[in-house]
Amino acid sequence: MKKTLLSAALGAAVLGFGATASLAGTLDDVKAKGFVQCGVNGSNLAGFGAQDSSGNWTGLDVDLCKAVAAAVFGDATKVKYTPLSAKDRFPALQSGEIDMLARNTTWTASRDSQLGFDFRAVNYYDGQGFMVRKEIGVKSALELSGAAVCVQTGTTTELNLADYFKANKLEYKPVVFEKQEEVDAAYSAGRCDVYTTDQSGLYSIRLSLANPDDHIVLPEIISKEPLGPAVRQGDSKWFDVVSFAHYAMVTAEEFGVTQANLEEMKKTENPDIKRFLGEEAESTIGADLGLPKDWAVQIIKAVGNYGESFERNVGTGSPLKIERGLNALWSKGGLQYAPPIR
Ligand SMILES: N[C@@H](CCC(=O)N[C@@H](CS)C(=O)NCC(=O)O)C(=O)O
Repeated sequence: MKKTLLSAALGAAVLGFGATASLAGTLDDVKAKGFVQCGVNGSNLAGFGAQDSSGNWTGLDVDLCKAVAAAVFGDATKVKYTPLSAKDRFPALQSGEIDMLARNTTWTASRDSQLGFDFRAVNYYDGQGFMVRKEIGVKSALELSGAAVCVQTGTTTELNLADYFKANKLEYKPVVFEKQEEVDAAYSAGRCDVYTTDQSGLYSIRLSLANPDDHIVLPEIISKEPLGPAVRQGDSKWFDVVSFAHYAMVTAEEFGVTQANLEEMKKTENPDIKRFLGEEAESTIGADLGLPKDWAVQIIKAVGNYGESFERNVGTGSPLKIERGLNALWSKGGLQYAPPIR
């Protein structure tokens, strides 16, 4: 049982690593082929990775794919998207089918080590939560003893669920599916009392249900889910580009640089901001990263600063209306913090 849960938490099959050895140098590969192959959510997770009716990809994770393409090519459209399920995402990265994974994926020690990936930037600090039908009258997860709980395999969710119920000495019946669509259908059909996944996912899934107002997300957060992009380990140049694409968005917010004031800010006398925007003649930050001098400007032009991307995709400007919470800047009581770009 324990073993099953562990492999589920790791996300299924671990491939041989021979395949990845020849793949060092993703930045050069990406430049040569002319686009970034980005692994994103395969279940239209609104706010994070979803396709609109015209086929355009949007979301906080999608913005990271676009930011990387903007940094490398000065063109955020140079991305090809690979929609991935929980189970398929890790083999897709290991095998080289994708260059980066930006898909509500939790950074854990076992994924970082055993699966052979590198994580550093966290583009959404999350935690696992529970959703129930309002009519069952439950206000706290601690009232869920004996409940049937719908959960998706290949996620961190399954092991957290087992740990939480065990630690609180509560009984539960896991109703387990491989595909999110199956979990959604089972929950909608009343085959389980509770839906558990990342709280961000619950907000998004709730909106896709027939009557969103009939469901509530309970207050408890039972785990830490730092969600961020992953790349294959041992490829530091590419790892730096992907990580600093996120950090450039955060830095822009720290400096108050927005899509609207970007051109104005380029004329600033502030040396730190000037350097960041590639306006200081001697600075080699872009070149050192293997990128053009105006890489950060291109990112801001394409997707805005982190706060703009957050509000547009999951915050006030979106149907999800998620508060900044842990994802506020460190200077505003949150955890989003960028190392100095200098
Ligand atoms: N953050 C957790 C959960 C991520 C996850 O896969 N969540 C589900 C439910 S929101 C999902 O996105 N499913 C979409 C799919 O598999 O297509 C993890 O990394 O394991």
